[in-house]
Amino acid sequence: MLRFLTAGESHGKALVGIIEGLPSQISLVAEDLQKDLRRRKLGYGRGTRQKMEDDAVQILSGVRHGKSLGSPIALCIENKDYKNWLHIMQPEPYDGPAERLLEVPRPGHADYVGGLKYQHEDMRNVLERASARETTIRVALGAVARKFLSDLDIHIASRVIQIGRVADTSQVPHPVQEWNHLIDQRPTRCFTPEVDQKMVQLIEQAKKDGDTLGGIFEVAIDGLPLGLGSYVQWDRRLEGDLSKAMMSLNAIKGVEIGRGFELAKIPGSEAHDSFVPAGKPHRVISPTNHAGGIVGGMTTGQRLLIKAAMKPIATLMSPLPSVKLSNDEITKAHVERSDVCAVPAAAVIGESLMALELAKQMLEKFGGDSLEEIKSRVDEWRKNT
Ligand code: EPS
Repeated sequence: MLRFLTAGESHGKALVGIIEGLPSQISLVAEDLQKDLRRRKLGYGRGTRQKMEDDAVQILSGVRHGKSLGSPIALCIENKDYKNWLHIMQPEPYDGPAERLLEVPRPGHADYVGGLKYQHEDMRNVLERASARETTIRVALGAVARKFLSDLDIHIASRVIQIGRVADTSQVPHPVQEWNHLIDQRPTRCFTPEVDQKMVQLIEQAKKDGDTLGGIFEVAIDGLPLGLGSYVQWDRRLEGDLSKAMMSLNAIKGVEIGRGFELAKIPGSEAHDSFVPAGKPHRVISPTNHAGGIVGGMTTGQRLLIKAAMKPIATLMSPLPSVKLSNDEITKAHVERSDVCAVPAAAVIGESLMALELAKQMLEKFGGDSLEEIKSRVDEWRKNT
C-alpha cells in the first residue's frame, strides 16, 4: 500500500512529507525532485514568493547511496520566508502585540468556514495551512512516485488549455515524454504560441485590474498497462481515485476524463471508441480515445487524459466586500501577497498528484518489494495483454 502525508504552514519553518510503500532499488537523488520543484515555480502570473524561495529539498530518510531502501522516504523543504515571520509563526507561546492578523475573511477562501470550524479568532491559522504553498512538498513526493513510474516506462506531462475565456483547442501531436520539454518554455505552459501570448495579455490585464484568473489544464499519461483499477466494486473504479486526487488540489472545482462533459452531448455512435484488430491474435485496439484511457473503471492501455478546472485565486488586490467579524463592520476582504494566476503551476502539481495515485495503482496490481521484482511482473503482463 502506498501512502503519504504532508505537514507545514505556508510561513512556518518548513514543509515536510513522508511517503511509504515504494519499492527498494529506485535510483533517486535530490535533483530528480528539484527538477519538478523548479517547474512548479514556472508560469506567468505568479507572485513574489516564488522568487524568494529556492524550494531546496532534502532527502532525510529512505534513500542510501542514491537508491531507495523500501523504507519510508522523508523529505523536507525549508521556507526561506520564515525568517520574516519568526515571532508571528513560532510554535512557542507568544504574548507580544498581535501582527498580521486575518480578521476579514476572503470570499472563496477557507478563512471563514475554517475559522468557525476550528474556533480560530485569527483566521491566519486557517490561511497558513489552506495555502497552496503545501503543494510544494506534494510535488516533491510526487517526483519520487514519478521516478518509480518512469522506471516502468510510464510518463506524465501536462499543458494549460484555458485561462479565463482564452482556450487552446489544438491537439499535441507528440508523445507525452516530449510534452514538457516543449511546453515548459511557454510563459503560461500553453502549447500553441499565439494562444499563449493571448493568455499572457489576459493575465496582465487582470493584474492591472487587481483581479485573478482561473483556467483549465490537462494531464496526459503514456505507458500505463491495461487493467489498473476495476469494475467489481465502486471504490475500485480508477476514475474515482484519480478524480479524488485531482480534487484534492487547492482551487480545483471540476475534473473531466477524456472528452468528459462533451460526451453527454453526442450519441453513442459517436461517443464510443470502436475496435479494430490489433495485428496480434485475439487482441483489438481503438483508433480513437474519446474515453481518455479509462473504460469501466480500468485503464485500457491507451493514453490517459484528465483535465481539471481551477477557480480564480481568492485573494484579490481589489478585494471583494466582506465583514470584519469582531465588530460586524462591512468592509473589504483581507489582502495578502498572492498570485494573479496559478494555472500553469497547478498543471505541474496535477502531474505530481497523478503520479502519486498511479504509483499506488501499479503497486496494488503488481505488488513487489524491489523495483526489479515489479518490473518483471509488469513486463510479463505487457507481453500477455
Ligand atoms: C504559494 C505560496 C503562497 C501564495 C500562493 C501559492 O505564498 P504567499 O502567501 O507567501 O505569497 O503565493 O498561495 C495562494 C495563492 C493561496 O491562496 O494559498 C506557492 O508556493 O505556490
